[in-house]
Amino acid sequence: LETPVPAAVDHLTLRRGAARVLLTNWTGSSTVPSRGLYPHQWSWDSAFIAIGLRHLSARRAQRELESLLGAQWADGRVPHIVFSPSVPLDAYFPSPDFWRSSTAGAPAGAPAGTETSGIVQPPVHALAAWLVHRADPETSRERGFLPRVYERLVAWHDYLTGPRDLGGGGLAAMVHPWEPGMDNSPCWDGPLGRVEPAAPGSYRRADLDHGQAAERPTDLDYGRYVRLAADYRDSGYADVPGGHAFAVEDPCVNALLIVSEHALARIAAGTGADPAPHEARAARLTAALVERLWSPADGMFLCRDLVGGELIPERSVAGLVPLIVPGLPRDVVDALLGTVAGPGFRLGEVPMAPSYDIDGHAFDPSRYWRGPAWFNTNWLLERGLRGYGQDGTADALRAAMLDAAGASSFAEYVDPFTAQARGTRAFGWTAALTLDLLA
Ligand code: 9YW
Repeated sequence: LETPVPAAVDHLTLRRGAARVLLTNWTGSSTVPSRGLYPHQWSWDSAFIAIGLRHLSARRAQRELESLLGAQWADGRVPHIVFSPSVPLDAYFPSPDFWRSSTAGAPAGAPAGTETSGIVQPPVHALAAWLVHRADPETSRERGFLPRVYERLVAWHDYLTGPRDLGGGGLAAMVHPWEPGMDNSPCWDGPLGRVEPAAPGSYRRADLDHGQAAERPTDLDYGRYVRLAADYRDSGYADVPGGHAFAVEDPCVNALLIVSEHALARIAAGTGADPAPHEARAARLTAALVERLWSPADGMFLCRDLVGGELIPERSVAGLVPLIVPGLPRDVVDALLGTVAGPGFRLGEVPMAPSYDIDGHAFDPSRYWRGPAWFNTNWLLERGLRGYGQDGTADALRAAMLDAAGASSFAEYVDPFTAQARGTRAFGWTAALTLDLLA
């Protein structure tokens, strides 16, 4: 039987608790998502973490982003993990000896002195850089923060809109379920069904040392993740249209790219560069997002399977995140608002939006991206709701997130009905986004 949710924590205690998590997870140059489960630097985690860290130390938030961008490959990709050399190899799988970035990555220009993975994560970084700059423009100017990161962020977006436009329709494609940041989402069940899993004895799941198996992806999923990553590595991390067993266009990834491209326009203006090309690219991406991923029948965006060529008929929170994109057609916004509050996601009735349709056939309130509510996606929805004038709904969501964060000890994710803690605790972006909501 579930114990009732502990009483909400007052805001001062909450702020102190969140700050303590970020201080504990700080390594000296960046912040780990979790000391046990994820003991290295993760790409989109660092962006969300910087957004919260800016309220504690603008300088530290700048360094968070600079250290990630320092591991960028010559082709512009920002790796999803930057490995810490001081952490034992068996603490996380796949470890540097699997990715072999400093050797196998040479064709795509991986850095020689740092070990990284070879896949990417959603591009929240330019948005984070702009928000970090705005928190303390003086320190930013003193350290030359915007000029330091601008060219790297441009190269990152050029990579996503260039080599990663595998579908040729103007959107960025993801080639591994770890890339969109929601690895066991039911959206990938169909596309992953074509992938032969790696042999179970050929690797060891370090994640199960830290988490309950029922709250984590299954072994079958993991076998497929390993196979896809090994094949990509063995190809020299080459991005080839038609050359991937798994290739999808994801609405959350592309919405974040659009919002970050708008931020890049502001960063450009702040460094004396021309913002116009960035605004133009954001407009092209927005048109492509609506054209390729909007499903009027579902009242939300869906993922596109580039191997099968069809929209994937699974309703995940990724399809609601485009609410953060400014300037969407009015009918799209109205439909999205209806879906957020409708039977599948029930915002207003449940505390936070679940990661997957509550009425969907694959819904599971405990297992990772198949139902639990996450703080980063809800932070994005909160922002999107405000952007479209839904302040009442946004205020209620903010209050529910703060209660859930405090009561769950900054859990990685929570049960969507009861807000009971799930996954690991003292999780980086949960603490950081709490600080941001409190600011
Ligand atoms: C993995 C670190 C990452 C997050 C992802 C989440 C999980 C699995 O953990 O990824 O091993 O990379 O799905 O969104 O960035 O917190």
